[in-house]
Amino acid sequence: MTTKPRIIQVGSLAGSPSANQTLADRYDVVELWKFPDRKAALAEHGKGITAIVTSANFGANAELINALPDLKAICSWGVGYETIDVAAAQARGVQVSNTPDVLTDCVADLAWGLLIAAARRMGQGERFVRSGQWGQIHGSIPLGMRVSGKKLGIVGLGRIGDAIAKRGAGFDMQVRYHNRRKRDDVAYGYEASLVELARWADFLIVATVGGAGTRHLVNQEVLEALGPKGIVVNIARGPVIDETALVAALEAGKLGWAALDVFEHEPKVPQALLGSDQAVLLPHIGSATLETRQDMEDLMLENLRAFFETGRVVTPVE
Ligand code: 8YV
Repeated sequence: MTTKPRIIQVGSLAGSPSANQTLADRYDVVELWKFPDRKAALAEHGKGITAIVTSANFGANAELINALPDLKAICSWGVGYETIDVAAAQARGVQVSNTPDVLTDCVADLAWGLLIAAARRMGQGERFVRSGQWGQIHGSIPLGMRVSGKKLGIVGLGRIGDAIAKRGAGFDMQVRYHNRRKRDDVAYGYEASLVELARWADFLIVATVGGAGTRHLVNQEVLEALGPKGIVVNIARGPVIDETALVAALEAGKLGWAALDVFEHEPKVPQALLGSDQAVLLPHIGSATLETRQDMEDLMLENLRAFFETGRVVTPVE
């Protein structure tokens, strides 16, 4: 009888087609989220564990990493890894992998869906029809805003930002971006100042990484520079936008609309946004298609398999 390798799974990957089941079939899984006392569970089951499976939702902090003396790999389901303490992992020689590329198109598609939904009042229109108001009263919802031909600013021109920018060509848009550094391999205009990018743009799509380095990057000044007709879209991480400043700018008429897939304190959404027709709100579904979630699952499992068979994960984080 061959014994299955033991792993720790930090949280349930219920948003993946079959990850929980496949992990349980292939590995001897310590399901950490089921233990009421995490510290005690790690003390009891941690020895001999060489791999952790997690996601950005659950992360892997230094306390977890350092509670596992034999840890060698952390395999995350998803591209973002700001909740994994990569420095603590690397200090211990622990490899960290994520699932890049496979979700790029779906997240970029959703960014455009959000932008069009806000500009064309799609949520408001849907609520109007569903509530039976159409045909029962005169008038309609307020006029929307043309999308094609406008100026698009992208915050963070990485893989996903790039895919969003490419789609801009199909809408005859001028595209500029803000990054820490100008990229030499693209023709889009670069704005070293995010405030200047927002001032220039009709629409601002946030596609940067999360974490301490980008927290509240999109602040009051940026939102007000985007202005009363501007639309901000966020498919990145909630904390990149100062949510309090966002609500204040919307309420004061200093920002036009917000179309958000991510929030500062998920799954909590500010009451002011819930009641606002100037907001389009989605429950963090950028990657949530069957095809993409399957691809993420396969890549996470491939990293784990490769680690156990070769000692190396296949898509390590940079
Ligand atoms: C997932 C994501 O929903 O990949 C990411 O970084 O935000 C999404 O694809 C997330 O990883 C779940 O925690």
